[in-house]
Amino acid sequence: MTAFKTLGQFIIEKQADFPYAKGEFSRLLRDIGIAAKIVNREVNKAGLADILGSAGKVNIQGEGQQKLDVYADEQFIAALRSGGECCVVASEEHEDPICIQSEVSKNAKYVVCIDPLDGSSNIDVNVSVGTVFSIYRRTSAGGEATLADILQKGALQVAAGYIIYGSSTMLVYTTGRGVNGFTLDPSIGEFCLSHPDITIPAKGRIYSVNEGNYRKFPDGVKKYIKYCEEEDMDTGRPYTARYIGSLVADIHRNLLLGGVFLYPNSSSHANGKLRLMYEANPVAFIVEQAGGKASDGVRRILDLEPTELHQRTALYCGSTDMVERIETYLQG
Ligand code: AHM
Ligand code: MG
Repeated sequence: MTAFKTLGQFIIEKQADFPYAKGEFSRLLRDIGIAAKIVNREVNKAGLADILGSAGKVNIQGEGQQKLDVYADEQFIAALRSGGECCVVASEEHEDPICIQSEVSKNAKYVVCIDPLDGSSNIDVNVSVGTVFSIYRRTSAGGEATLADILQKGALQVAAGYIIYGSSTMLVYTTGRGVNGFTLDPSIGEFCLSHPDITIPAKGRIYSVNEGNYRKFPDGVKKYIKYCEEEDMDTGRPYTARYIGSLVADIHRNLLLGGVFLYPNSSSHANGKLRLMYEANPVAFIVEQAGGKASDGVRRILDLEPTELHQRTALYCGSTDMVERIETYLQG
């Protein structure tokens, strides 16, 4: 029999690194893993089931919401609710935080911020989508959690991860001690360790940006795109342009191959498009833990002080040398 390690085994092994851990955090991760499998089952059936298409609702950012977004949101919240380790959830799909009121959960230690199904406009055309999540320790001592428990800067994350529902389904996460990736083996229904200690190459050759917005970008970004397109033998340019339009998929590819992802602020999106709390922060934590860098062009993403649950930020992240060059261009 081939030796393999499941996510559950890996989590238990890692818990042994913390002799005083009571297993609450491990259970929380396990709950997220279970919900991911349920969502994966539905995403895989999306082309067949009647679940495709708009649910006729509009989420709080004014964007069309599809049925699978709603389904994924319900599954993750249900798993966190029944697991009992999370006192409050902030989700892209809800304007306000969802406090988990049960006697057990309301005193639970952890806060979860989640985009349950990111890039959902891609589902109709069978392109990869993802879940992105971030875990914090609550700041209040107990009782019903508040917004203040959630609005912590990214540097205080206890863990972050994403699930990519792609040609295979993978769960990638960090607890601040490197990044590990697990691939779902559908035949046994388990996430198995397939990508231990992921590190992003320091020098990349892929740039990922929606160039359709080129005219609206800051001059520094325009200059960087021109740099990527120029011919230069020494640096291997022109670089390769790859953009899926599904954050998790774009980040995952660049993490493995080396590259940079850009979602700049622009004349139509003054603060960029992506959300700090459940898109930029978790991705930034993972990319940094893999040895890369994540910035809003001036500041480290993980140092941004959040003021609102759904606030947006520009995001430049990936291979260190590429992010640093963008920062230099943006800062003139
Ligand atoms: P969503 O949260 O509404 O799904 O939007 C987020 C998605 C990201 O996955 C992706 O990086 C970005 O929007 C793409 O935006 P654009 O289509 O403007 O390039
Ligand atoms: Mg999203």
